Amino acid sequence: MRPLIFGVLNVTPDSFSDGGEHATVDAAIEHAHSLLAAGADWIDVGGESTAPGRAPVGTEEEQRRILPVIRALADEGVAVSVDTFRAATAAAAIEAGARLVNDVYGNDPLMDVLVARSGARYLAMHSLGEPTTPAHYADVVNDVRTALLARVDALLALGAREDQFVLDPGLGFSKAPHENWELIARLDGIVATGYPVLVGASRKRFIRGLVGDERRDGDTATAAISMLAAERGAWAVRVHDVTATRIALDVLEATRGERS
Ligand code: PMM
Repeated sequence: MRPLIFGVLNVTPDSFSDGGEHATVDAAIEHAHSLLAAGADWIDVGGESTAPGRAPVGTEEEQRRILPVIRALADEGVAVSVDTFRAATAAAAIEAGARLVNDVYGNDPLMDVLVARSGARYLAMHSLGEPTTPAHYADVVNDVRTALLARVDALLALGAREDQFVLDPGLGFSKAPHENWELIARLDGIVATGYPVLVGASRKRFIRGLVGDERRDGDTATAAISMLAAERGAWAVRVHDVTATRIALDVLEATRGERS
């Protein structure tokens, strides 16, 4: 099965134009359309960067940035996920039409209630706080799998359903470069949980450590990772450069005789 492609849409003022609120919303929607045209199946909309050193934005500002974009795309029938760790924003985004909550921190207790009560699809990503929080793993794949299943169990105990969950190993979040590569190499260990698995490697620092800072080189490396993730049974990949990943997945399908 070909993995789905989640195109990243970060609605932050520095990502698009600085020509005011409307210009930013319009530019974000236009960028979403280009991601869809390139082959994205979902658009993952976020309003706050989790990159180390970025200033946090408040709930109000986060919602002001993303809700009009989510509403417009959902109204067009686009499958939209919301990249937020705040339950209030997740609830508003679901109301606006988002079909999946992409929660990178899993540390808002109200999120647990929302997931259990709303029945919305929920992506649980492995993280230990900020991306740079130090960590020690006995076996990174086993430890990540155990932590993700513990998170799922806690939510199931609150009344969530198994079919709500997507799991994500959280590449780049409290992991040394070799641990990120090992998680990719042994992704089947996470896929074996039976839950759909999404991989987000795109534009992470461990890739720059391999290929340098040139964006095109990083995106090429990401496309290669998308192919490896596909071979190991990933349900989806989250990428900025949709075209490169789509081509890599086309190549894989061709080798499987599913495309010529
Ligand atoms: N990485 C970032 C943000 N959101 N969501 C998921 N599910 N998985 C990830 O690896 C992930 C994420 C890092 O920030 P970016 O928006 O600049 O890629």
